[in-house]
Amino acid sequence: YERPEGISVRQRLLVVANRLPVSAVRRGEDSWYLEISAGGLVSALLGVKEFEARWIGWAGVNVPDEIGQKALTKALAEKRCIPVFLDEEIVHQYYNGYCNNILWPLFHYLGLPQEDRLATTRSFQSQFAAYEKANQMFADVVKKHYEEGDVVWCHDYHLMFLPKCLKEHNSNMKVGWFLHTPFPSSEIHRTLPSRSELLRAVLAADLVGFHTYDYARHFVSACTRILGLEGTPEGVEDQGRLTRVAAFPIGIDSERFIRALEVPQVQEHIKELKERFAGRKVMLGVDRLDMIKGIPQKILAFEKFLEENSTWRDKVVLLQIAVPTRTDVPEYQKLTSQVHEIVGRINGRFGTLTTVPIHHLDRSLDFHKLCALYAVTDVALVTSLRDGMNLVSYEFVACQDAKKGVLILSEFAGAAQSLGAGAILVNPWNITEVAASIGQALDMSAEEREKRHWLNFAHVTTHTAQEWAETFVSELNDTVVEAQLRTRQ
Ligand code: ADQ
Repeated sequence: YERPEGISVRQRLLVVANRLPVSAVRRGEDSWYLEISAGGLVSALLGVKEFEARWIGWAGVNVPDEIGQKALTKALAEKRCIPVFLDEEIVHQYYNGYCNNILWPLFHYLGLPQEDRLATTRSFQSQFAAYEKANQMFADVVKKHYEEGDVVWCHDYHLMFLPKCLKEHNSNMKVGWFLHTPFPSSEIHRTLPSRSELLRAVLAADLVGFHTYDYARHFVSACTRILGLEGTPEGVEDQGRLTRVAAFPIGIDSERFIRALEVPQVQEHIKELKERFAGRKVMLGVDRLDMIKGIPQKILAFEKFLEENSTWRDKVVLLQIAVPTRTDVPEYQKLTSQVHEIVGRINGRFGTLTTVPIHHLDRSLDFHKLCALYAVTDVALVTSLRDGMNLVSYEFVACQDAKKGVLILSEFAGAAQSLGAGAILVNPWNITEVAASIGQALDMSAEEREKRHWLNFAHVTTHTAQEWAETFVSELNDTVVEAQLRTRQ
């Protein structure tokens, strides 16, 4: 991979995302413990090394007192992080409410639960007001730390208002916005009461990026159909001003995973896992415990496979690692109980005194253990109902140099567009099809596995997180220069 021309290697970059890449835990009045948090955005941006980057975001904790705020600001500064302090009410209305209860399900084509529908409709206005207010609070911190020439890169559905807040303050700021989730069909976006305000706010950016061409197309259609603007091959035009819209598929820091496999501690974990599961094929799921990941559907498909293939029952094990997120949202609590109940039922049905078919862990794994698990896996199951990209599928492929295992991948994950040639693509809603694909994966010949693996490995190792970030920033720089030239003409 060659760095695009014109990019200054140490360009200052302000990365603004709802969450900082660390979570803060209070240890005393003025002492804090910082912990790296799990999640796709964090994993991808940790791979970005070529910029003088600073992170601006919320540390995931309410800090009402000045002493605590000062101490946390100082601790975070060592990690090049700058906090935005949000109080409990704002977090409730903006984060749990508007972001997680409205935008997240909508962008993933999941309707609201029936009992929440009316309540959400009623509280919509106050949640939207809190969303605008929170975005303004992020903008205030950006303004304080901005230096001329900085690139400001806003991330995700939490901060759709941020480009507007920043550009209203300083129209010369270089502002990019990238969405990590899918952007839904314009017919879905149309149902959102604040559909136009959100689109207009995003269009204030110079460059708007998505994981796939489809999401970019949906966004442009929403702007043309809802706002009546003109869509061009370059983006969206409004009274002579162009907002560039394009696809920038994210990747991972593949070298980090490949190198980790050489670490003695990882090799030790690999040895232990191989002994532990000797004589059985290992299937793996690694997800945040979220509705979009299709975890119940995956487990039901595995049950169907066991039901129909009795000879496999004591020869295969499914390891499902599900890190809990958004644990104070009732819908997520319900999902956790649902998954536990299904796993318990299936283990009761197919387990023996010495073995169970499903090992389900509700926790995050450290990086070395995760790499070891990826390396010993025969079949990875990624069955998201919708997923912007899905980096777990990339991480699995990066760790499979020795084993050349099979990836079963949902056609509704953005990754299906990049890893589709090597993976077995499935519709996660069709558990009969997923069960059949499990059989196909377990029986696949070594030649076919190898062929499929190389197709994916070549992609994962060439389309990295670093390339993703550098391409986005370089395109943002170019877009701004072109816009300046156009206005001079
Ligand atoms: P996520 O929904 O978080 O990201 P994903 O892309 O799969 O989904 O990334 C998850 C990350 O968290 C991976 O790096 C994975 O290793 C880590 N992780 C998950 N479960 C874990 C566990 N139990 N223990 C340890 N680590 C765990 C969002 C979008 C995705 C998009 C990314 C990046 O929803 O579609 O790919 O952002 O844009």
